[in-house]
Amino acid sequence: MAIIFKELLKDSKSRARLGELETPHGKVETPIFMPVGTQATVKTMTPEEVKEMGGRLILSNTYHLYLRPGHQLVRKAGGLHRFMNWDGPILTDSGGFQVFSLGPLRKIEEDGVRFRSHIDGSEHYFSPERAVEIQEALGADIIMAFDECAPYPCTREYAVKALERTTRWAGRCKKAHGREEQALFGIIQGGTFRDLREISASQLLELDFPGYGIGGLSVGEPKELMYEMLDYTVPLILEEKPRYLMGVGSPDCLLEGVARGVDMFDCVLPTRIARNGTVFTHTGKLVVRNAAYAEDFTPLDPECDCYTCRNFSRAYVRHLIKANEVLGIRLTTIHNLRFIIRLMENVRRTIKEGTFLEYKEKFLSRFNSD
Ligand code: PRF
Ligand code: ZN
Repeated sequence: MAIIFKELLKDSKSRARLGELETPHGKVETPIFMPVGTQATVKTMTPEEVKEMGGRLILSNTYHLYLRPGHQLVRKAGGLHRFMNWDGPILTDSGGFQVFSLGPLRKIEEDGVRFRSHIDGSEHYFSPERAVEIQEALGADIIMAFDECAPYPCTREYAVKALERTTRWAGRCKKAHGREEQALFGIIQGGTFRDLREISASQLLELDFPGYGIGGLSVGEPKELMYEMLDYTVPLILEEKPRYLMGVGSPDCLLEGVARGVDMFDCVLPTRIARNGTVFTHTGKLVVRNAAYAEDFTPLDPECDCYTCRNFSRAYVRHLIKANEVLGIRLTTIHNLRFIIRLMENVRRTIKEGTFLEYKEKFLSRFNSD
């Protein structure tokens, strides 16, 4: 058995739940946020720093590592864990979402997707079998099926085609998958159509995956619509399976996702906005790059316990970023990741204490999510 998921505690006032996910590289508590390490690095952070701030499970990308440095090279290095010196669990996304995001550079066929590299324009081909083969070479603890994520908005016809293809591809991924110590998750699609979400979930449940990604959300639809889709989709997934909302997200979406029964999340948001000088605070995002903070000698967020907030001021971080000093984006990255990781620590603590909904409401009443 590649992973063992246990539901430890159910919240009595929402669908939130506390769980434990056991992988070949250790146990993690859920709900969990996975920092994104697209190119086998959580940008600007060492693995020790990620661990130090409470990161436990990280996500990496098949598409990027296949193109550079190549999955065979990673395999020769002893797999992704050894290559990047991260000894905790890793999840790799299948490349489905990344190649679909290439727009005119790709062509979707029944067998797979032809695409051009965003690096040098060279031509490549991903199929379900290929995506599994590459992920087996990378050697993550959890790997994802190759899926087709429909854009938003899209027609019902398009969403039907994408979800049906996703089911066929999921079956092919399962057949191709041979490394038993890795868990292969299926991905539910269906756009923003309630009945299509139900069809996708029931078809994938029939294939009996050890866990499920909820894909095709947070692709530009209104947040309320995403929450509605979660209300429909999550209850269809068996309780004993972990549920992973892919590419989410912001503090408010994390809390709303947890309240609807989601166990796992990933998003580039905290690390990406950090690199352009934006940080999370308990009252919302703050553009520390702005002139308003030039002489502000308070921490990024006075309530934060991260290395950055314990040691430096907004004025100093702003100066580093304005001067293009590498330390600037390292400090904002440390802060933003710690902010999200602490949010999830509080989520797990308050589920244990039976006060999750109160915590969520209090957090959201202060946090400006615009
Ligand atoms: N599919 C895959 N990865 C993803 C998504 C998806 O639909 C999303 C959608 N938010 C993010 N990452 N394979
Ligand atoms: Zn901080």
